[in-house]
Amino acid sequence: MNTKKPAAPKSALAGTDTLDRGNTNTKLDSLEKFRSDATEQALRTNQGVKVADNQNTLKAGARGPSLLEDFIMREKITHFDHERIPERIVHARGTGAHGYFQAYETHSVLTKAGFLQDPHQKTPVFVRFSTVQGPRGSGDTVRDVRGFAVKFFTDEGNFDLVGNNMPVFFIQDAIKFPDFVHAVKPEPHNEIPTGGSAHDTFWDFVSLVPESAHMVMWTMSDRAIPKSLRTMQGFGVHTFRMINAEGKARFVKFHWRPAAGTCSLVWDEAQKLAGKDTDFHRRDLWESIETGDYPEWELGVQVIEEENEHAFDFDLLDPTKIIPEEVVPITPLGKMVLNRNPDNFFAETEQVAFCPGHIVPGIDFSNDPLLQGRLFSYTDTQISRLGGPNFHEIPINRPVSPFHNGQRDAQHRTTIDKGRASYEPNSIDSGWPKETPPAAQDGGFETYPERIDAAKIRQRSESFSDHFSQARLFFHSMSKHEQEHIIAAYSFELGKVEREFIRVRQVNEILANIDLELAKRVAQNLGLPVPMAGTVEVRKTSLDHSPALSQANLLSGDIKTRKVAILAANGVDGAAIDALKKALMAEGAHTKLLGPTSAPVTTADGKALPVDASMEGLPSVAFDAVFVPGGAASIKALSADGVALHYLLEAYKHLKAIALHGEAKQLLDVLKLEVDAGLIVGTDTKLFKAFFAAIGQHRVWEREPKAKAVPA
Ligand code: HDD
Repeated sequence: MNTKKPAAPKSALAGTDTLDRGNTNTKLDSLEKFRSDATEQALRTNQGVKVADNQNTLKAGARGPSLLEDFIMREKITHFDHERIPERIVHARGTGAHGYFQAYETHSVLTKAGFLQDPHQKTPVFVRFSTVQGPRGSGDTVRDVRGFAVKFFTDEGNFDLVGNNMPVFFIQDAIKFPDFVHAVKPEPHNEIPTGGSAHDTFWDFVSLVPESAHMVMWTMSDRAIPKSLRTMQGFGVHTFRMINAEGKARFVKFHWRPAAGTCSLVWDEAQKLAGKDTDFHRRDLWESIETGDYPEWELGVQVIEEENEHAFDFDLLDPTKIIPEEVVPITPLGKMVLNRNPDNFFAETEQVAFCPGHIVPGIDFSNDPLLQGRLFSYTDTQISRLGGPNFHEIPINRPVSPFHNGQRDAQHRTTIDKGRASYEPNSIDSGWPKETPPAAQDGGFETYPERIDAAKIRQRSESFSDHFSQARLFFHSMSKHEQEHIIAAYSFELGKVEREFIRVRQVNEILANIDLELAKRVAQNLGLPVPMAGTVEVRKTSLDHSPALSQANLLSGDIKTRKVAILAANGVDGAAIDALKKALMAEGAHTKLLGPTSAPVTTADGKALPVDASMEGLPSVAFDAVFVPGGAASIKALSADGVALHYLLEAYKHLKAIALHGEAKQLLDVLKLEVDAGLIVGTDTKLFKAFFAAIGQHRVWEREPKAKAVPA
């Protein structure tokens, strides 16, 4: 997190977070009337008739045929038959939460947007995180981009920041989006693979479209397998504009930075989780909010004065480029806290409808051709997904500001407009509703009057033609272990590509132009001839290294919300468990006690300890670290328990911190492991310090080469 953020006014940020369950703005009450609570209510039909028997269809006699007359059964089955709507064409798998946004201070110099003026105001938000490729039921931990869509319910209308957890995109022009999506989606003949890009059509497309090189590098990096939704950065991707009350416009890029730091799973762990807990990310988000560990992000912008539009070695309008943070630092604007889970997945998370075109006065678009196309697509897609043009009336989509206009009628209209005139101008309804001139505050929306003087052409600007410099910048900015992961990911994915000419093209025409060493390593893993140097001339860039891109530099510095498994069998040292729990709780971390079965374990001094789950029930992939307390009998039992031994080997292999207390040290010999910076042994609570420090490092990266030899 940026430590230089302005001190927040005490009255705004102190206080109520842990008690406040989300209704941070009384305006949200206007949505609350749509929530339905059936407590102490009679079961009724949709027409309000009380139901006497919900168990039996109306029949001609107890053993006779069912009667068509049974309006209760028919209403119920008819509704059921239509209980699915088309899933999103992309980003179908997702999960959502409510919360609020609060500015740190007034940002009137930058923008007149109301929600960025008052540090005392909390603006309600609804956020939906998603994967892109897989269908609604696909796994959470697949290698993919994550959607990061935020709906701000501002007093001036809804503002949707529909971004991703990566700051660039695969293509530069929206007209290529259907081609890209058709290529990445499961293959048309057998609908394989579900939730992954490791297949021919994806690599065929990206190897033919060099503008994808930078984004593909991000998706082959650890960013594509986030540890949790709470530990992802978010990006608006495109360049937008902010406009202040004087009409002064500046270009901005939006960034979300998680308070919990940015970190990822390791690949083997991500794959196993996809089977062991398909809902890993949505469960983590849900549980964090339920336990009061409210996920938090800082919203910031990179600000570029209009006169500097052409000051960069890339085009600001090109969505395949970042502005390195070292070149333009992020100005923090405020924080977002997610503090309430939805009551109903379908009504809220499934029906929420985002659109990059939902903006408010003080924010405007740039001419990024990808953004421009998105402005059309989202509303269009909601019409078929949500059944008509009135999707804005669904409670989760309704603005908290009033809306009045001549757009009445159409399917599922719920507002009952009283006026006689659904046109403007009118004199019948005294001219209402009327336009509001674009005054400084609270005025009508006015598009920034950018001057355009151009020919109508289908052409890509020459300034969009450098496809490799920033892919190279990304690769060179990674730590050693992150680079190794990228090489492994390209090798894994291309290894699944059946057509050799696609593998060769990706290596020779894309990777060799990014970094020859990268290309050679991947070629070697694929058994391809050693690639020659790339043919595209290397461009000079102002920066060859951006530390802000490496997750090695983005940890939170604490162990809050980290999850530690405690492995125990009968005869365990109960005092060691108590001491660890107390110490971890003080750090804001969590523990689960796991036994050989779900039955309680008995401590060395004879107490029965209930366990949270069996070791099989909560596998090591669900935790950040493992603690094995001493106790001679417990360690003897665990040493002969294949599940327990596998648990530790797997945690070791996934580079997690492991602490072996007292007699547990014997497990080193059983498992043939050696102590390292994250495999710690000790007889008293002093070992906690080193253990917690290792958890704070997220993973024990220096163990990685050694861990490769360990079976798990
Ligand atoms: Fe998109 C959904 C993000 C390019 C067309 N997109 C969708 C969602 C996210 C993004 C987060 C899910 C929203 C939700 O949770 O409901 N999309 C992006 C980003 C892009 C991008 C960051 C590039 C910078 N998208 C993009 C293009 C097009 C679309 C170029 C079409 C021209 N996207 C859609 C869509 C979706 C969508 C088809 C599917 C479901 C939906 O909109 O509501 O309209």
